[in-house]
Parts: sequence; C-alpha cells; structure tokens
Amino acid sequence: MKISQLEQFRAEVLNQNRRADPDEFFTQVHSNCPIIYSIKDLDPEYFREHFLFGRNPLHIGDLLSQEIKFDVLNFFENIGNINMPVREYLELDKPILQRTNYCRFIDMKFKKYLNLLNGASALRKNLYLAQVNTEDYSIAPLIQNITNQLDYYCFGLGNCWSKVEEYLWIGPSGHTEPLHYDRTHGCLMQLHGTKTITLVPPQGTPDIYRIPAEAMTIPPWFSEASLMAPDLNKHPLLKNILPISQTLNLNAGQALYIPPGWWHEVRSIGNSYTISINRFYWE
Ligand SMILES: O=C(O)CCC(=O)C(=O)O
Ligand SMILES: [Fe+2]
Repeated sequence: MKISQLEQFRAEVLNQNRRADPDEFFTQVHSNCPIIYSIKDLDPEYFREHFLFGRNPLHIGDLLSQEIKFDVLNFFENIGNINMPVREYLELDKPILQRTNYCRFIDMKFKKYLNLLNGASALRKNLYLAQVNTEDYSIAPLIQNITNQLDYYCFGLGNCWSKVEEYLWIGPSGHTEPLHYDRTHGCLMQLHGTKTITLVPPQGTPDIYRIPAEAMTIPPWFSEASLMAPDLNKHPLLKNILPISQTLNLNAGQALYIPPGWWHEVRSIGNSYTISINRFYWE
C-alpha cells in the first residue's frame, strides 16, 4: 500500500468514525486488511490512529529488510540447548468439544525438537513448539533488533501498554492453530517459512460457533468450527462468515497486526517448518 492509499484508508476510517471502544468489538464492521510494503511509512502515532484505534488489521510487508535480518542457523545454534515445553495436541480425530484433553507438554531440548521437525515426526505426532515465553527462556535478546524495529515504527508509545508479552512459535508445515481470538492487540512476526491466516472481524462472533463458556478443556475464545476446512452441514451459519472473512499469506520477513477480538485460524504452509514470534500488547 502506498501512502496515498493509506490516506484514503484513513479518510474511510475517520468517515465511519470507528474510534476505539474496548467494550464494543461487536459493533464494528470491517473486513479489509491493507498491506503496507514499507514499515518506515508508519510511525507509532499514525499506526495508533489508523489501526490500533480503528481496530483494523494491518499486513506489514517488510519487517525484515537489508538492514534487519534474521539468521535461522545462528538462532538455532543459540537456542539448541534450551529446554522448552513442546505441545502435543491430543485427540485431534475428535470434534473439539468432545476432547477431554487439548494438549500436553513435553519438555525437550530445542535441538531434539529440531530433529523431530526435520524428520517429519513433529507433524505426524502433532508436536508444535507453541507460545514459548521469550523472556522466560532467554530468547528475547536474540531477536531484539527485530522487536525494536516493530516498536519504533508501530507499537512504541512510551508507557501506554500495561504489559507486553512475547512468544516463540516453531512448527511443521501442515500444522493448523484452530480458529480463536485474543483479547489483546497482537502482532505476529514471521521469521521463517509462510503461514496462511484467515481473519474474521469481531462482528462475525454470533455465527462463528464459539466454544460454550461451560466447556472444560477449551476456553470460549476458541471456535469449534474451521474456516480452512469448513463443514457447512455441521456449522451452517458459517455461510454468513465466509463472505466477511479474508485469507492472506504471511511470508518470512512480514508481520500482521491482529486487533483484539479478531478471529484467526493459522496454518503453516510450504515444505519445511515455520518460525514466528508474536507479541501481545495489553491496554
Ligand atoms: O502462529 C500461530 O500458530 C498462532 C499465532 C496466534 O494465534 C497469534 O499470533 O495470536
Ligand atoms: Fe492468536
């Protein structure tokens, strides 16, 4: 997206007067995720006004660039001996509501997990190194140049966040994270490989088959449906969701801002593994 298009988008946002109201996820109607090709065309105030306040997702085309690079082998060498909790997803053959266990955690050195990834058994056994806190596992300093750049151009608004959490995700191509939303502002940074992501704005919530609050194993910010493999016989209301959903590919070096309340289903594609970092920014 060029600046002139961003200006047009801005006019649209202001026209519709879609200002932030954290309690009013459901009143907003927007399903357009613009892409900006140069992160340097943003600054935190601009980003705040058009995206954070408007609750509009944004696809950033060049989080990584000539100056800011990510060296996979070096990264793996640095984390090889760290023990990390790998998720094993269980009972995937059952509908999500009938599972008694969502996942269990297996502690292993990263280099052991890497062997499983390379040998394809990570996909076969549904093993995903998911949501590993980068502070707790001494990973944050290894990617500081990347997260600094994100904060410099987008999220760095002094003390405006009550908390920022950062997580590492490494998994095999073919793995899908089920449809869910997060309650914070999120930014998914793709460091290696490609993910395909389906986004649904919050006003789709009534038709998305969210998990009932009384379900024991899965929280209500998950959906029992899939948009990547929709079953319209089982979930007929998805016919209202599909027209307002959109799917984009997040390639290595790109980032996606996911506003609070936006549903997303995330699948790793390509022929090897994916590495992502995400950040949750709490208001
Ligand atoms: O990358 C994934 O598998 C899931 C990421 C996600 O849900 C998020 O960034 O909020
Ligand atoms: Fe998420």
